[in-house]
Amino acid sequence: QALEAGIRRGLERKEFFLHYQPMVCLSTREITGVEALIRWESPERGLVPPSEFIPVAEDSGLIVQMGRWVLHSACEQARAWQDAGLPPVPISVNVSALEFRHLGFIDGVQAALSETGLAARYLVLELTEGVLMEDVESTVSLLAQLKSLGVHLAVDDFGTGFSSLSYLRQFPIDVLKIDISFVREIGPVQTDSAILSAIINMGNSLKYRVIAEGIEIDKQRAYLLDKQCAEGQGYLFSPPLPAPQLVDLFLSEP
Ligand code: G
Ligand code: G
Ligand code: MN
Ligand code: NA
Repeated sequence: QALEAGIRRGLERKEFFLHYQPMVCLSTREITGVEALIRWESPERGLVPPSEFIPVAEDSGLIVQMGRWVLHSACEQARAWQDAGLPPVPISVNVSALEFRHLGFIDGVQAALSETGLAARYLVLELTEGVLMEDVESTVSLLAQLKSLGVHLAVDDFGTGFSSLSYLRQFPIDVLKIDISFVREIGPVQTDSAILSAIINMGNSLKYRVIAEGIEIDKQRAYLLDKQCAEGQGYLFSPPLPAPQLVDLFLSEP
């Protein structure tokens, strides 16, 4: 309640901002996309982690307003980078359950695109497997409407739920993000992960972009590449960064 009031005030006082984490090609390390991640610097509380305020924003419904701001800001930033001549890559935005199922969501996405002039194909909406599976019938309809705008769709944290990839086929998905828990299994003493290989193979055969999350060591990068996972994200390449530092990263590309 105190936190909820703080979030509400924070939104009014513009205390929220975005960090950006690149996705890269696992063989060349070229940047293939950027994920926007919200941050909150409260004058009273300091830097509050999203794991603390996102659940409260969800329970209170403030996530709708927050999500609109994130969408607009991320699209605005992506458009600004393109205008500045950086290689155009898609920007990913996380969408939580309540936001996705909110009546104004599709219009909000359309508004963010038209207000910022970002071409729809450069926007990726990340939805977790759990959110997609919650109400399959309405999910199918919502995703169809989003696809008709021209945006791309990603399944976030894939592998943590109980849905098989074949089940996901009824959704018009473009990107599969493999949950960090699978990448963590690739440790110093490695046991071959059959599930990980199966996810990558099925994702590839369904023509999704397959992206492994949370890559921290080169051994994980090499292992995933060997298993035909083309893209990844994680501290090995870059942590989430403020926009100017992400530009430096773009400019330092080989
Ligand atoms: O960096 P990381 O701590 O940013 O993010 C923690 C969690 O918060 C992740 O599960 C991430 O998906 C979620 N998250 C980060 N930014 C956003 C956002 O803008 N909207 C939503 N709904 N979730 C976000
Ligand atoms: O849930 P989602 O995948 O949207 O959130 C991404 C989360 O993963 C963010 O909190 C981000 O800061 C975090 N993250 C990004 N790269 C790494 C990594 O290499 N290791 C770990 N542990 N977390 C990471
Ligand atoms: Mn995500
Ligand atoms: Na994820």
